[in-house]
Amino acid sequence: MTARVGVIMGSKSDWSTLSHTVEMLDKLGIPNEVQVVSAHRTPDLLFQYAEQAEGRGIEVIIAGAGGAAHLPGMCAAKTHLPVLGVPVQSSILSGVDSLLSIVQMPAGVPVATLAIGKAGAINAALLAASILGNKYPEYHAALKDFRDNQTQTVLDNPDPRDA
Ligand code: RP5
Repeated sequence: MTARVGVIMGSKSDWSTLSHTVEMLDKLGIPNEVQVVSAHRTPDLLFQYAEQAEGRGIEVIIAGAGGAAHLPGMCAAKTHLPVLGVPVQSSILSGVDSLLSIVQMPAGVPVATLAIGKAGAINAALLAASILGNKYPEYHAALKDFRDNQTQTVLDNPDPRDA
């Protein structure tokens, strides 16, 4: 099945974060592909990936990176697809560096920036489902199911002392 979401990350070391994105995409039944593409170590590959993604059927790109996290922004500069940026929690500055590197795009080249770390990685998948859900009813339904279950779980467990 053609991948609709491309998940890229700057390093294999980002996988422990971006794996949460892929897990959620899989749970929602959204076909995806995953690849390490580094803005700094493989810049030509990044340009090639961003330029060719749309032609291959990708409709949303999720790009995660840490530190001097230029991957989402440079990717957005080379494609008109929506780019969702996930700041990976860096060891030295706890991901604030990643967040600021991704979020402060100049007007004209947007990156939809998520929270640092696991929450952002999961929400990137949910946001991709929201975007794709406008076109694909099955992803809209999967997202609605997920949200309804989440709500019901909270309502069914109101006592904070329960495990
Ligand atoms: C970034 O540098 C990557 O996104 C990663 O978060 C960070 C560290 O990369 P490694 O040195 O672990 O490969 O490009």
